[in-house]
Amino acid sequence: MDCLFCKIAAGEIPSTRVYEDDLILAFRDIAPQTPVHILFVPKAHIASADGITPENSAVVAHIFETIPKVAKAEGLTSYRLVSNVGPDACQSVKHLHFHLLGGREMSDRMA
Ligand code: DGP
Repeated sequence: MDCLFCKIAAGEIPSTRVYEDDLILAFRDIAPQTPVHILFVPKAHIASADGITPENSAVVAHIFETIPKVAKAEGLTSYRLVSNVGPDACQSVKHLHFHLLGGREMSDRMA
């Protein structure tokens, strides 16, 4: 499958990894929008949050159990989590990912 984040997860495209296990990978965004900007992805392809089902949702729970540990390791006590779904939300990579954004005060506007 011609999927950028599948290739990053497989190690075919380099990334700066901050966490990895059998199921998930977290790596630094190539164009950070905050001092800390990390992407969390399942290694198995899911196109977006719209593709989460009872059969694959355990990996999403695992991501959300891991995010606070990574945030803490990055020195964050306050942060924002974002997942864009589809064109109106500007999803540019069609592999489920959660943005962890932090390290500075953010706007109270989300859109
Ligand atoms: P989104 O717009 O929600 O689909 O976010 C995709 C993010 O992926 C965007 O913030 C930039 C990041 N990104 C795109 N290509 C690469 C890449 O090759 N490496 C890394 N580390 N991040 C990438």
